[in-house]
Amino acid sequence: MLVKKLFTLVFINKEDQILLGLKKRGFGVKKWNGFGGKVEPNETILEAAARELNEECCVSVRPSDLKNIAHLEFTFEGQPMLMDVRVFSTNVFEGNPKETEEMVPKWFKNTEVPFDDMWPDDRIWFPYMLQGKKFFGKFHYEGFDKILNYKIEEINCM
Ligand code: 6OG
Repeated sequence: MLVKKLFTLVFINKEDQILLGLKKRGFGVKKWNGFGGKVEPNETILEAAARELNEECCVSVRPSDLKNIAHLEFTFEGQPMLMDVRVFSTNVFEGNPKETEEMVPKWFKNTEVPFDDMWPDDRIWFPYMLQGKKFFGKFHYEGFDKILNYKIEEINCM
């Protein structure tokens, strides 16, 4: 049986740029990604998304300004966990991104996303996000580098 764990993932947009963070430790170390983590029992998903963003790069957002743009599920061959990741984006934020113990933040042009140094699934679903689509994606990995199978579909409401 798979144990489902809920995670957040937040992307900040500014004009034609997207804010990514290089993970300095833990799961996904040395990969560029959005900002996020586990949802704690005492908070809503939106509160967790805003909290993790602030903890990881010192940028503040109001939870109500976050738009839920995607739902991603990740499973790993031989592992009993399903990562249920809720993806949010916004262009309404306060503060300049700062390096923390967890992440080195950097703005990238939407046309210069560093896919070679990101999770392999990102290459598949970023185009949906960058075109303003909402979507559901499901990815099954062997280890952390190879996608064995996946499904992705655009959805009209989240
Ligand atoms: P912490 O361990 O830092 O939360 N995450 C993924 N993001 C992408 N783009 N691809 C994946 O493919 C991912 N698996 C997990 C969810 C982990 C953070 O990493 C995201 C969380 O934001 C496998 O607390």
